Amino acid sequence: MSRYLNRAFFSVGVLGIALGALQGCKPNTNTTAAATGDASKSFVAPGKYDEFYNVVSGGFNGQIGIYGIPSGRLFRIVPVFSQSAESGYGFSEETKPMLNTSHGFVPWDDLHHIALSQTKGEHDGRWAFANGNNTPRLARIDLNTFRTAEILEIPNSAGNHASPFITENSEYVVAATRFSVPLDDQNGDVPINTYKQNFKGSISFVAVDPGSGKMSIAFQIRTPGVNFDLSRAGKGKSNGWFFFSCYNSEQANTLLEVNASAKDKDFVLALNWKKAEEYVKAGKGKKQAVKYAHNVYSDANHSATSEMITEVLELDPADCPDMLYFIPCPKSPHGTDVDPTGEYIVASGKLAASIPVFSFDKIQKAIADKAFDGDYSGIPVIKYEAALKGEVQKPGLGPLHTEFDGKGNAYTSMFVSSEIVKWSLDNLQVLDRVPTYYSIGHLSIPGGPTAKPHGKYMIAYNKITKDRYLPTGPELTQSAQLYDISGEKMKLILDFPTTGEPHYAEAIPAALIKDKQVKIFKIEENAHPYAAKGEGQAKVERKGNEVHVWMTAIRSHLTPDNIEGVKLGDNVYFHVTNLEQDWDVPHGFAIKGANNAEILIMPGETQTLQWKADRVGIFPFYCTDFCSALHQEMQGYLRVSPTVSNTPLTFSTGTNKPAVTPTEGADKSSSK
Ligand code: RUQ
Ligand code: CUA
Repeated sequence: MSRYLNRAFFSVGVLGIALGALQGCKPNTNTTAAATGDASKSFVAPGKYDEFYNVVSGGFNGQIGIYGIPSGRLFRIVPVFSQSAESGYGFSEETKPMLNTSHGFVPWDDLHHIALSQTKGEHDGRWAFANGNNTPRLARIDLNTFRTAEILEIPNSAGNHASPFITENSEYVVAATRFSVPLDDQNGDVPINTYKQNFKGSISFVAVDPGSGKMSIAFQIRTPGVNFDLSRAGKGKSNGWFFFSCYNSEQANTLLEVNASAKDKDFVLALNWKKAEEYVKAGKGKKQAVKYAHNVYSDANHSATSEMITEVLELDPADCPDMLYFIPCPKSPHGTDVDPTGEYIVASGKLAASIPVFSFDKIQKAIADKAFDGDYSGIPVIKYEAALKGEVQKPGLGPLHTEFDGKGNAYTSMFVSSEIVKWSLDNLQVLDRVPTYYSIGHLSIPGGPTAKPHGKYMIAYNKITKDRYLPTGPELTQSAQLYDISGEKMKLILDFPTTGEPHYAEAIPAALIKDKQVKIFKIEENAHPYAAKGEGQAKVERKGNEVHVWMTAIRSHLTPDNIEGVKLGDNVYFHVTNLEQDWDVPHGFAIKGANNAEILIMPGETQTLQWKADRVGIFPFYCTDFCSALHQEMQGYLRVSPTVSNTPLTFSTGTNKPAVTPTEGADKSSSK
């Protein structure tokens, strides 16, 4: 284990924690019993369903993985901030606009956190929200289709890490910047060491339309130039507030490893968003010129549109008293989590030796009593003791994130000491600890961040895999672990591999989602401009050097399946409509030499693959999804002739046209 402790991403020296304490918390890995578990509790018999869906971020793969709990089985990868050569997402003409940003097409991002929509503090099974860290974006995934429905870029932000976090009725998801930077409308050409004067933080309140889920930035709040790490909305009694962990209150611009760990305490920012709403209503907001993309996918025309927005409303705390308060918090807090009652705010100082637990009631009283310790950049700093319920002493090393079971217990992940620690919210005593294999990041309890956790299972998403699986070259699979938390002691019951590098995840009862799945898109409602809603509508048309193919797919042929008259250099658009109206009968489409991907078309849907005729010859195309016994027959040919040829544009299925060779070619109009 010690080798792994040394490999931890912050060195022990920087931690400033005595080595004795470090070893004291070392999990006992000597016994086999600790490293294996009772897998029968995770057994889901063949043909049976899992009890929960686990919606798991993919980290640097920009995707979301959907797993079953307790089996750990992987059901689906949902591409979000990534292209998928499997489905064609981000490659097809219809989905490319989803990845548009003010920086142009950005087909990659780093997806860390999941927020499932809530009603009255409980999961409602409608949408999942996810953040793109690198080129700041928020995505909404429709849980009826498990597809990305919307992506909103976030202006005035860099490193969209404290995002997305959701209010108890899904009024807002927030997105706060990790890197403070000069604001988008400022001259950013400034020396980096003028950080303190020129760099600002920003918190975006993204409103969610209660009916459609559509996102829009309602307002942003300018903050001092700190790094926001994570957040949670208040709930119950603390509904109306948000809590953000902040580090780098030192405002260092170099070697943050050392320079942002100088102070003993950083902050939790308490933000009264109901107050912010009042200020917006009272006209305190100022309009700022910015540029950000808003991309929406429509299931009506099966296409995405990307719109550039040029304005955002900003609130300056200087004009808005009683909206923001800083609470001192030991050393570089990472997660800040709110318990199911909304009374306790748990901040995990990843370099701290204890876990502070703040009390919402005490925070309110401290504000009323003005129990302040001066201010930080004009924002009142509440006295630590005045806000504190107490500290969990010696919990372990490197606390990162906390989840709750709804029975008065909290579970905190410890990266450095590689364990999960269960403690009591009531008396803050440690109740149990269990090793993780190895170096856990996030953890998830079904319903854990809501007002009503289900508290039966807990999943650990580990950062280091080491010896848990058969090795696969230089990179090992990722290691998740499932624990039974129904009893007093936490029990490891399953290891399961995951893809990407999971950060946060949420788990939701399958019953909330499974019966509302979209099974097909109705062909008669298909509003795609290039849809062919029956084989009779299949056709091929030339527009300059573009050739458009209205193609249909149904078991087991493509119409048309013979196309001639395409010329070298032409851009061919295959608009393929899947005519099936049965659940789970997608057809695929691929053509030799395609530079992008194949596409997968759901029943009733139209998707378009663009293809360039780069040489003269015959190009086979075919269906890539094994759809019937005659799937292998679902194929066709496209003929490319030289630019100067006069091979007429023709198309057919099931009828042989008279052969036309280049020498006898005549410019006849197309026909079926
Ligand atoms: S943060 S551990 Cu984005 Cu904890 Cu991943
Ligand atoms: Cu359609 Cu295979």
